[in-house]
Amino acid sequence: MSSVVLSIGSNLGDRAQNLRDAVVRLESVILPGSLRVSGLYETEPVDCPPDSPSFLNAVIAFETELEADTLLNETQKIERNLGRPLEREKNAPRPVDLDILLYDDLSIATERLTIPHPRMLDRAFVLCPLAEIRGEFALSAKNSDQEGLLRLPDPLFSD
Ligand code: PH2
Ligand code: MG
Ligand code: MG
Repeated sequence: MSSVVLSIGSNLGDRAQNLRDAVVRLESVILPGSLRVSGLYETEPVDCPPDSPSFLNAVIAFETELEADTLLNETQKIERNLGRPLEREKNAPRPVDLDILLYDDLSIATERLTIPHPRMLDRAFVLCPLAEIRGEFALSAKNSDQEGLLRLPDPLFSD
């Protein structure tokens, strides 16, 4: 069993619904009772084409039996099924973007996958939600430039 942390984002279509759909589709790989979901953040696009719409971002953590590579296959399949084109301009608007941030305490550097995610510590849209569910990142989040980031009052899921 492994602990993983994913950044989830959407800047196209019904953004909150897209994020919910993505989490629901991940359910088959999430060990029961292990899912944690951060608050939802409205965030300005970073390193995206001009005039890209703003994102909704969150971070989720869960336990899984999948290897990192198999989890990547799964997240890419969900991105495609929710409408992300295969060929696209770098960081073009997309209904769902799923990025694996952490996989246990492993460092992985293959052609397909770099873990920890190489830009995670530079990005407030990752660090702030991450600090909510993994307190050890609170200091990094506190020190990050949080301009263009707004925590929304509504949760992604409510009972
Ligand atoms: N993801 C990117 C590039 N830029 N900007 C925001 N605000 N949120 C994202 O999730 C995001 C981004 C590439 O993965
Ligand atoms: Mg991303
Ligand atoms: Mg991505």
